[in-house]
Amino acid sequence: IESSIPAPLRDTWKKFAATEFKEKEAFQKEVVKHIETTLARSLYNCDELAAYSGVALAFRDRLIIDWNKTQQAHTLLDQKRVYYLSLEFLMGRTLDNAMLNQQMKDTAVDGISELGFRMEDLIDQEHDAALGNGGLGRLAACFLDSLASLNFPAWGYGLRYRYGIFKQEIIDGYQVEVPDYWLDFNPWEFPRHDITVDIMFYGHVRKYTEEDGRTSHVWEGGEVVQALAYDVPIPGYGTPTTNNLRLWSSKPSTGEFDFQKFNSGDYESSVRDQQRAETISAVLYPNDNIDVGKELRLKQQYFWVAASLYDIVRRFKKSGRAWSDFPEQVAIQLNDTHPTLAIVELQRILIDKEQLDWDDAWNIVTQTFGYTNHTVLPEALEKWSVPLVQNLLPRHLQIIYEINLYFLQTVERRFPKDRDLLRRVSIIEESNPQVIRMAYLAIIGSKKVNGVAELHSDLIKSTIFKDFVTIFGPDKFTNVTNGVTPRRWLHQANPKLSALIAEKLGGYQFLKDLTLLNGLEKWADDKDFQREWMDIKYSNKQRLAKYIKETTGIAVNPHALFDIQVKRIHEYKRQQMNIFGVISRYLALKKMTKAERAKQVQRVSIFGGKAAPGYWMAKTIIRLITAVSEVVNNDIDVGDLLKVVFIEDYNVSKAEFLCPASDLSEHISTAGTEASGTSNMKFVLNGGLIIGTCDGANIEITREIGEDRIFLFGHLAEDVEDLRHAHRYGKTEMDPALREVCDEIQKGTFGDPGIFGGLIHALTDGGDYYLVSDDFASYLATHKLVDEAFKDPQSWANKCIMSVSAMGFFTSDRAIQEYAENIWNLEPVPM
Ligand code: KOT
Repeated sequence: IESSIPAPLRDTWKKFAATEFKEKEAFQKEVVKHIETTLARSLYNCDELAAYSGVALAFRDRLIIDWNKTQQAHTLLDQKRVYYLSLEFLMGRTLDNAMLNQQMKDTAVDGISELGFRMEDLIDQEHDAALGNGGLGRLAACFLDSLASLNFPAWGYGLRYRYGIFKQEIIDGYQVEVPDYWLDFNPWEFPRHDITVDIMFYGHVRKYTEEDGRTSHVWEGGEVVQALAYDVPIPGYGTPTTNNLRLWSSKPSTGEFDFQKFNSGDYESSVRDQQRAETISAVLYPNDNIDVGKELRLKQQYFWVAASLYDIVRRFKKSGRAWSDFPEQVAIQLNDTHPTLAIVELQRILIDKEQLDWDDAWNIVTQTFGYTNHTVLPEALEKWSVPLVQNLLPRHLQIIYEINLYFLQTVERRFPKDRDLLRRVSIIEESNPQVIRMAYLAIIGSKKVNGVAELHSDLIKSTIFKDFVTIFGPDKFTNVTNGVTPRRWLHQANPKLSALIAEKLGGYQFLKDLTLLNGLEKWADDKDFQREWMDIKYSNKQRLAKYIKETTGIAVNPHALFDIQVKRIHEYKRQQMNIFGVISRYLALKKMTKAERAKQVQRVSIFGGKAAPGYWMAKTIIRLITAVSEVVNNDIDVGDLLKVVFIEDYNVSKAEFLCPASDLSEHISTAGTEASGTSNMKFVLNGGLIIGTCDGANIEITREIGEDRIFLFGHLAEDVEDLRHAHRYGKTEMDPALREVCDEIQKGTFGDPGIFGGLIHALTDGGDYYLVSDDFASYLATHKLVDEAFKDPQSWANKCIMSVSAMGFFTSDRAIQEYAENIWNLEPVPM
């Protein structure tokens, strides 16, 4: 209140309030002003980076105006808000998205060209904001776009990593990791030097008795680090709603604790402490779908969770409401188990700081949180060692024990004498050392638990969380199938296709209601429309071919079938099966006569994706892809019939030009392992067909678009256990085509076979855990069907158009609406 301008002066103030530019000249004036003043450059000294910066700053001003208004309106209305806690936000670039969401891109393109620049070149100057690993982080970014577009009062909370996901270079065929320092010029963030929170680690717990006889706990004597807020505006599409993403950065504390060291003259150790503080938000852990259990990662989690909760509680307390209102005003969504400590932290705040009774506090906590599970892979389920937590967060460990005790007591009462059940569902696993099962804590502390696609949500209920369905009943568990934002993944990535669709549907309303795409159905057989559609696909393929030529030197024919698999490299995603299939195709081509070859469909096999730096097998898969590409691309027998390309440093901005350029994309995980997948949705939305297993969202995509428009193959999730069992007991023989591929690798056709020993071993003595051999015949046969289908361009075009018309379900708007209704009980703010 003290910081606001006195009421009588506000009219003067409002007379000078910032305004948004609306037409070209006003935009140009803003750009030149920013280049000449904010950036201190001139028309004699303006390169593309300066011009990008000028445009970014001009649009940033517009965002800020809407953002301020939105935040004021939300504060005034004081409705329920949702807080999306995610360790990853894979935002990609901002400028293009900001221009499109504000529906000002055409004006800006025109305006900037009169100033001597091409907008594409400027957009290309921007560094990706790559604060995530893959699907989980990108989902968070799509959700932020939908929350703002649907006018929901929502905040994202994350960490402001100094280094995002590493940049991948391919050197001599191997992945090399290069640090991603992305902050030297970032116009999209605003440090809030007035918003800081002190966060404590280590120390001890002191128990004391209050005057009324109750025991209380103080956690004290630890090391203190400061969290500083950086805010990022999140504009909605075609609405002034601009939400806030708050990212915390760690700094040395300026509090009393550290002055002591300065004063006592221990300068060096004080500097070391400062560096240690900054280390917390220094780097994103580059692991997708794997838990490594490092202390610094636990520090990151607590630092971010504690700062966010402090902020959320502070905002709630300003409203002056009773604590019992908390769950009516606040919903907190946990993006996987990474923020699970928030459950413990809120309980701690309520009992230790706010003096609530345990039960009252616990009721509030368990009405506030929702937990989204993103994976069933055992190696990805977070477990923190008890000694580690004891040392870092002693009070939290006590509270976790207490939560577990009360939980086990209620289970015991309901299921007396089932000791094995108690052991199975205990938050504490009795291993050596003991570990905390974070997923169990998340379930017990949340109102709702959801999976991210139907099959996945069914699987968590029948496997990893089965006992909890028995205990809590089935209604606590629900499904929200993932979605992607059509603004970025259709309109921005594929402007020509978006324009063609808009022309047929009479406008761009489909970007706000994606089910309107079904209006395309009636054009699916129209020859002229098919030609326009396929011409756009061709020009997107040409753009990719040009990129491939420029970056790798490989010449690919844009008339060939472009077959793309881009995603994190992981054995469960089975890029190894794809490259084995490519080798098999290569061997088949080599055996053919010239006449036979002339009848084959030309193919370009495109791969891209990062391997976690410590994931040896994934790195070997990359090495095999690059080795095969070396051999195949230089074989004159093969020519344009087969090319193999590895795209370096796959990221969001590369996905934006890859998704529109596929004829076929691959989503071929072992059934039951890929929780959802989201690139499957992006590729189909851009008029590509997919080859895939019955896994994740592929199943629902099939249901929506029809099974004759998708190339499904392979075993089902329900078969997997038996198949693995058969491998373990040596009851299987390797698929003959796969045998041939392995023999060829071992002969040295693709270089020193020693390099690939691990891959072969995984298929043989390793027990073929991902069932490559079991699915291989079906995979190859299905690729033959793809070739046949591609030979009929009209029928192919019809399949693509019909598929796009049926993709309405996979917008992240629908997913967010489901969260709002079924999990958050959240209303949009009328604009
Ligand atoms: C797990 C641990 C650390 C980092 C990331 C994960 C992770 C990522 N777990 N699941 N995912 C992916 O999440 C996507 C969004 O829901 C899914 O589409 C995808 O299938 C998951 O693998």
